Formats: sequence, structure tokens, C-alpha cells
Amino acid sequence: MKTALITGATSGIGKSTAIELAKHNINLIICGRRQDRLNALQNELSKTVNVHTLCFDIRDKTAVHEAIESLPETFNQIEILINNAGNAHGLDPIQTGDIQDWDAMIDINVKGLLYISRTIIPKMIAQKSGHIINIGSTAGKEVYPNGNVYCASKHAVDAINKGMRIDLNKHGIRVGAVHPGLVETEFSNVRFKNDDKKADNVYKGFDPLTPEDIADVIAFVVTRPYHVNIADLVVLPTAQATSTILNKNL
Ligand code: NDP
Ligand code: 8X3
Repeated sequence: MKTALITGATSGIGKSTAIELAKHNINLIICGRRQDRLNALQNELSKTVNVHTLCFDIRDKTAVHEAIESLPETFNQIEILINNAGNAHGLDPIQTGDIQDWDAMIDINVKGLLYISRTIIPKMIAQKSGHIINIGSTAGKEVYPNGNVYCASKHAVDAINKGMRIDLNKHGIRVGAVHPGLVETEFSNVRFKNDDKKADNVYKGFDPLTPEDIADVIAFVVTRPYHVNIADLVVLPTAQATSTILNKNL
């Protein structure tokens, strides 16, 4: 049985991906900062597969390293890495953007993804197997109004995904990205700092993607035969034609 490490498994796309991969008999290392949620998910999924929890802040490179080094022998061979942890913080024009929000997005979405990848990739090279799925976004393909720094962080993920694929190709490690459009998760609650009414409005008036839709796609990607690498996949709700927030009244 393979083992997958999923960052950001306490909510949304990461949590749904854990549930979906368990159905495919993939053992799981689930990560996030909320241990209570990790415990609840572990209890739920342990009936089917082996589940280990790692509670750390992905911005903290020492914590990332220590968490991976703490893995017991049975979870030490990570074949699948789902780089999913991330969020938007704020939706402001560039001239009034909150610098703490900018730091958070760059530290989590870009540097955090790099820290965990840098810790795990050498192990994948040594074991001669690995598959990395980077969760980008349509915001990493096109910029939308007031999306500035979030979009920049996701453009960085797009570039890192391509760079990883080039560098790891000779080691036989598969690398690919899934870029979702609007998915109804806790994403907008975080973006709008728990203004839940505003967050709900993002998904009013159309059918957004669900986290299960993206989990389904990720499960498809990781269950392809070894010679197939899904390199770059954009997944939109049918109502969305391009990178934008459809509700203009936010
Ligand atoms: P959620 O807010 O529901 O989930 C975000 C996850 O990231 C949580 O599990 C959270 O865990 C984790 N996370 C956030 N900050 C940190 C941190 N500092 N350290 C460790 N973990 C962290 O959002 P989504 O599920 O929607 O987002 C998942 C990914 O999908 C993100 O990369 C996002 O950019 C991307 N995406 C989302 C879209 C959407 O419309 N929802 C569309 C396109 C891409 P915890 O708080 O417990 O640490
Ligand atoms: C998340 C999609 O459009 O809300 O990456 O920024 S969006």
C-alpha cells in the first residue's frame, strides 16, 4: 500500500482528498495546525487505512523538518505528496493591501510549499519513487481584480510545479498541478477573516465546485499508471469561464 502526505487536511480540498484517497487504499499522513480536526479525521479514516497526523505550521521551516523527521518507520516512505495547504488573506487593491496578509500568503502558499517539498523530495529520490501534486489555482493562470498578491503566490506555485517537473524528471518522480476555479470551502471565510456572510456571498447565484469534485480529480491523477503524468489540469465550475470572482458585490 502506498502512503500519501496531504498538507492542509483539516478542511476543504485537503480533507476531501484524504477521504477519497482512503477509498483507494492509500495510507495517509494528514497535516494541519488544528490537532482536534486531525484527530477526528484520523478516527474516521483509520477504519479503512493507516493514518498518522502531523500538526505544524507550514511557515515554520524547523517545525516542518522536525515533523517529517518524527515519522515512524511505517510512514517513512512517502510516495505521494499533495501540496495543498494554502489560503488567500484579504481582497484589496494593491495600494491598500495589508502587508501582514501579503506575508501570510507568500509564507504559506509559496515558502511553506517549498519547505515541505525540500524535506520530502530527497527521500523520494533515495527511494526512487514519488508523485507530487501541487494545488495551484486559476488565480495562478490569470490575475483578477484585487487578487494581486494571492494571484502572485499561485503564479509562483505554477512556476515551481514546472521547475520541479523538469528537475525531478531524471529521477523518475512525477510532478503535476491541479488548478481549481471557485470551490466552496473555508477558503473565503479565511480570506474575509471570518466574515461568514461575505464568504457565503462568493458562492451565491451559481453552482461552485465542491471539495469532493477536486478530490475526485486528484484521486484520478494519482491512480494513473506510472508512465502517465497529468502535468497541468485546470478545473472550473461550469458557471466560471476564467479566473475571477463571479460575485462583483463583495
Ligand atoms: P480551506 O481554508 O478549506 O483549507 C486550507 C487548508 O490549509 C487547511 O487545512 C489549513 O489547515 C491549511 N493551512 C492554512 N494555513 C496553514 C499553515 N500556516 N500551516 C499549515 N497548514 C495551513 O481552503 P481550500 O481547501 O479551499 O484550499 C486548499 C488549497 O486549494 C489552497 O492552496 C488554495 O489556495 C487552493 N485553492 C482553493 C480554491 C477555492 O476556491 N477554495 C480554488 C483554487 C485553489 P489549518 O488551518 O488547520 O492549519
Ligand atoms: C481560489 C480561487 O478565485 O477564489 O484560488 O481566488 S479564487
